Amino acid sequence: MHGLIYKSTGSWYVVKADNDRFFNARIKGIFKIDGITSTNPIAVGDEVDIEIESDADSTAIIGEIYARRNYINRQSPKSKYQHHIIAANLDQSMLVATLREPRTSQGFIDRFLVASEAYHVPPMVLFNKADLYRKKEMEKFEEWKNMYEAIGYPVFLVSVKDNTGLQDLGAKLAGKTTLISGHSGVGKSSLLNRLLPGKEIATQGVSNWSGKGLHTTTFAEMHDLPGEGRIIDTPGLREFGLFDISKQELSHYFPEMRARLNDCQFNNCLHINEPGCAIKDAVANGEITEDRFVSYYSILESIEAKSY
Ligand SMILES: Nc1nc2c(ncn2[C@@H]2O[C@H](COP(=O)(O)OP(=O)(O)OP(=O)(O)O)[C@@H](O)[C@H]2O)c(=O)[nH]1
Ligand SMILES: [Mg+2]
Ligand SMILES: [Zn+2]
Repeated sequence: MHGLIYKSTGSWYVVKADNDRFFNARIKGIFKIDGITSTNPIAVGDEVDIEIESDADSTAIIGEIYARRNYINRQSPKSKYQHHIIAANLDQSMLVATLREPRTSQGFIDRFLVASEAYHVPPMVLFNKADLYRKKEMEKFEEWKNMYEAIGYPVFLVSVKDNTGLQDLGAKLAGKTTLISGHSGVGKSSLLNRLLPGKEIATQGVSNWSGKGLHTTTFAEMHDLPGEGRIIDTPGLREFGLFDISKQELSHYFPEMRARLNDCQFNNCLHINEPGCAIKDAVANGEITEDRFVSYYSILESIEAKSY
């Protein structure tokens, strides 16, 4: 029977079969997929064929995995030669960021956006915990909102705690499969509890917030939205290590750079100090923000470091 992976712990999986029943499933024998470097051969969102093992116990064996439409990948925190598929077959991704408790850096946001671009998953950025923002944080938010919207990324400001700003979001999520990502403690699971009436996903206790980013969610899990659509909660990330992106292709994943690449004098321009560089010109005249260029340069350097 055909099914969809809703949860993966690495050793067993929750599959929703086409008959709408959930099964606890395992992989039998050696499963070859996607080369050998992935730390997780099957990810949330994967389409699979299952063989029912026990109807009474709702257990099954995964027999086959279908080709992925897309996926989001990150470098394994344990080894830069390994990657970890966060989720597969996505319509869009949403980075949950916060300007306080904890503070998300622009570098982290931009790495997530680059990964989404590289894997052809349209991203958006949602700033949560608006209730904690003072003047300083609101100014930063406005600055980032203007910057990201000008590039074409939707930006939201919400307070899950106060239930504000969430109306617009519903329309954006309806009928789509959306990956939710971000640092630990930004409120990903809290947001899902707001969007999923009747669900009680575990979240960090309010009084326990230590600023240390203790992970509450430990495995990626997909949930059905009321109406059409699905949403994937994931464990918080400390950093977003990009995998498999070359120096040469990096600027293609910055939409504001992509639009200008043909205007560089050299077609292998890395936009550092080459003559006739349209990207440097656009930074100089303010069409590309310095902060985005700094992110570009910092990612470029991290790719360089990897190839030693
Ligand atoms: N002040 C404030 N606190 C919030 C808001 N949303 C969530 N929180 C709190 O932030 C803490 C972390 O929330 P979680 O939903 O567990 O965060 P998470 O992103 O799922 O964290 P991980 O599962 O560890 O990745 C909890 O104590 C929430 O109550 C908000 O809008 N405002
Ligand atoms: Mg969580
Ligand atoms: Zn250039």
